[in-house]
Amino acid sequence: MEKVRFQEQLLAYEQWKKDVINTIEEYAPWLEENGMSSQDNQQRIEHTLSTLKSDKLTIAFLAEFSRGKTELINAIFFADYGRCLLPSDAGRTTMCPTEIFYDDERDEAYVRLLPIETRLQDTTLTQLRHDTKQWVHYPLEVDSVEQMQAALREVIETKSVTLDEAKHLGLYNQDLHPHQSQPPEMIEIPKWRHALISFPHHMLQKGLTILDTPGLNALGTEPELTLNMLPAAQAVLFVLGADTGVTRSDMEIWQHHIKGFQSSRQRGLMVVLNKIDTLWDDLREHEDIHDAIRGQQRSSAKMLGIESKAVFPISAQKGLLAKIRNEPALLDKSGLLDLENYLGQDVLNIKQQIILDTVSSDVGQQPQHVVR
Ligand SMILES: Nc1nc2c(ncn2[C@@H]2O[C@H](COP(=O)(O)OP(=O)(O)O)[C@@H](O)[C@H]2O)c(=O)[nH]1
Ligand SMILES: [Mg+2]
Repeated sequence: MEKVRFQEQLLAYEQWKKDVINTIEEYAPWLEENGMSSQDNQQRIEHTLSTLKSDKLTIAFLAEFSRGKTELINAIFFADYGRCLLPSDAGRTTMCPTEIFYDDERDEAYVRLLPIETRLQDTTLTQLRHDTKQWVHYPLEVDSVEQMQAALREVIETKSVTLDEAKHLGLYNQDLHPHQSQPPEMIEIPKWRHALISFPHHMLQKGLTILDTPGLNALGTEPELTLNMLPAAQAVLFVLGADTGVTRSDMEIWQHHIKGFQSSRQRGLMVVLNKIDTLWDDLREHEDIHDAIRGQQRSSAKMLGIESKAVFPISAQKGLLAKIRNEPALLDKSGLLDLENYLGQDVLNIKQQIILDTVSSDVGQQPQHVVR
C-alpha cells in the first residue's frame, strides 16, 4: 500500500467535511420546497452546521521529557521550513505545555506566553485563556525563520527563584533532589506556565491543534492539563525512546495519564518508539539492526500490555533530515511515513465517525440521505 503523508490525508478529510456541509446546506431548502420543513428541523440543521464548521482536531503529544516529542512535531508538521522551528535540543526541552494552532479570529501569527506566577491566582487556565492582558504577546514574522525560531525559544526558558518562591508556586518537589542533604538555595523553574502558538500552517488553519507537553513533572503540577486538556484531545501520541527503553516514569505516564482514559471513550492512540537511529550501526549487519529494533518494539509493547504492531519504531530526527534533504531512502528507513499514514487513518476515521454521529442525531430522520 502506498504511504500517504498525514498532510494529504487531512486535506482529503477536509474535502469530505466540506461536501457534508454543502449537502446539509442544500438539504434545508430541499425540505422547504417539499413542504417538510419545520422550525425544529431548521434549528437542528443549524446546530449541525455550526458543529461541523467549528470542528477541531487535537492531537496531544505526551511522554517523559527528552523522548523527542518536539522533534517529532517538527518532523511531521514543520519540515517544509527546512529547519527545526520549535526548539528541540539536548538538555533543554519544552518547559510548558504548548498549543500550536491557528487563531482564525485574530488571523495572525503569534506566540503568547502565560507567566508562571499566574499559578498563584485563583483562576483556571480556561478562564485565563480569554484574559489576553495576562499573556505576553510576541508577533511571529512568518517570512523570517530566524525571528520565529528566536521567539519560539521562549517556550524553553527557565528562571531561577529562591526555594521559598518555588515552594510558594507549588513547584518544589523534594523527590527531585534525592542526593542532596540540604535543599538547594535556588531552584530553576519554567518561566512560562502555558504557551499558545498561532501559526498559519495550512493544516492548523483547517482546525488541527497540536498539544506539546513537557513531561511527567508538568502533568503533576498542572492538573488542568490532565483533567481537561488531555481528555479533550481526539488522539494521543505516546513517545518512548529507543535509547532509554521503557523507564519507570514512562510507565507512570502510561498508567495514570493514558490507559485510564482509553477505556472511557474511543479515541486515537499511537505509541511511538523514537530514536531507533541510535540502534543503527555501520558495523552491524542490516539483519541484526532489524532484529534489535523488533526486539525493542516487542519488549516495549509487552511492558505496556499492547500488541507489538501497535508500536511504531521511528527516528524523528532522521525523518526530519530526510524530508529537508529530500532523501526518500532515509525517509523510508526512519519509519516516519508509516506513522503518518496510520495517524491519518486512525485519527481521521474517529473524527469522521464523530461527525456522522452528530449529523445523524441532529439532522435526524434520514441521516443516510445526507451523508451518502
Ligand atoms: N538520535 C536521535 N535523537 C533524537 C531523535 N528525536 C529527538 N532526538 C533528540 O532528543 C533530544 C530531545 O528531543 P526533544 O524533541 O526536545 O524532546 P521532548 O522533550 O520530548 O520534546 C534532542 O536533543 C533531540 O535532538 C531521534 O529520532 N534520534
Ligand atoms: Mg519538547
